[in-house]
Amino acid sequence: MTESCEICYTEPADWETDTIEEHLLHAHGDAQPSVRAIYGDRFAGLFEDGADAVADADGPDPSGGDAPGDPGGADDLGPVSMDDDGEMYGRKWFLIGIGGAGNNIVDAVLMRRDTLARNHEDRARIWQGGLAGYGLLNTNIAELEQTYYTKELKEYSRNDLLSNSIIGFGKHGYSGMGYRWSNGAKVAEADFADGSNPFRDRWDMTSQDIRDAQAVMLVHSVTKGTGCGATPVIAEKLREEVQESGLVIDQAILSSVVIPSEGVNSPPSAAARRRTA
Ligand SMILES: Nc1nc2c(ncn2[C@@H]2O[C@H](COP(=O)(O)OP(=O)(O)OP(=O)(O)O)[C@@H](O)[C@H]2O)c(=O)[nH]1
Ligand SMILES: [Mg+2]
Repeated sequence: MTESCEICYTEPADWETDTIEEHLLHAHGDAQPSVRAIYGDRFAGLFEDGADAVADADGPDPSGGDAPGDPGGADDLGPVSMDDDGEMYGRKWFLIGIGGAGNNIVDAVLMRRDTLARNHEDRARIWQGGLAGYGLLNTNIAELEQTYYTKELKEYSRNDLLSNSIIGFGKHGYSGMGYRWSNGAKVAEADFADGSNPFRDRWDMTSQDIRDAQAVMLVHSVTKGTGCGATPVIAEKLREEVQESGLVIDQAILSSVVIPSEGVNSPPSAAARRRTA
């Protein structure tokens, strides 16, 4: 019996062609990196030696006669490159960027992922497997508004950000915590007060997606109020309210910290504050 296609999950009965080789050429000829990633053993035979022979027998060359390895059109990524759920490759990290530094770093990861996918790079597949899900959290709405995540990926308005990404909704002015770590902790705790759970009710990360990941990585700074003060509270709540309890081996939560440069990141001294006041 002929195997089904591991790229588009269709059965031979759904194909216009008879063999898997012909199907790959006809249906996925414009997504050669996907074919190479999934059918590496057949790729050379199809696209480097035998493509013309098979294609000539069956009609026009679906790859458009481009040189081997041509990634195809940027807006037609093929089912593998477009797949955003990581299912085919397993799910590893759930990344949460907290505060300005964390937001920017996770944002850069997402931009890189999308650039690779748009260019049909083989590495896009690895990236998708590495990323089970993601979210950005902050107390500063202006920092969130500048991100690729807000502007392009989610197309969030300010209102959308308030519910999906703000820590301490309704509890402060959304302009950050400065060097007051205790305030960062307090506003994060306020989100979970009286039985509330923003992971369940508000933030754009579902608890199930977080549980499905192999591990959760929190990306944040340790010098200012949000990254330093809110992150431990969020980590604790993740453990208590989101992750499955009673496992023999708990799902790991890792903290990925921006190491501060000496002298640059410490709070301004009292004298400096007086000078600028
Ligand atoms: N590597 C890297 N470091 C950054 C970036 N943005 C800020 N930082 C560093 O992060 C530290 C400041 O912490 P932030 O994350 O900006 O502060 P925050 O957590 O948003 O806290 P508040 O603004 O006080 O609410 C400093 O050490 C910065 O150098 C970034 O995009 N990349
Ligand atoms: Mg900030």
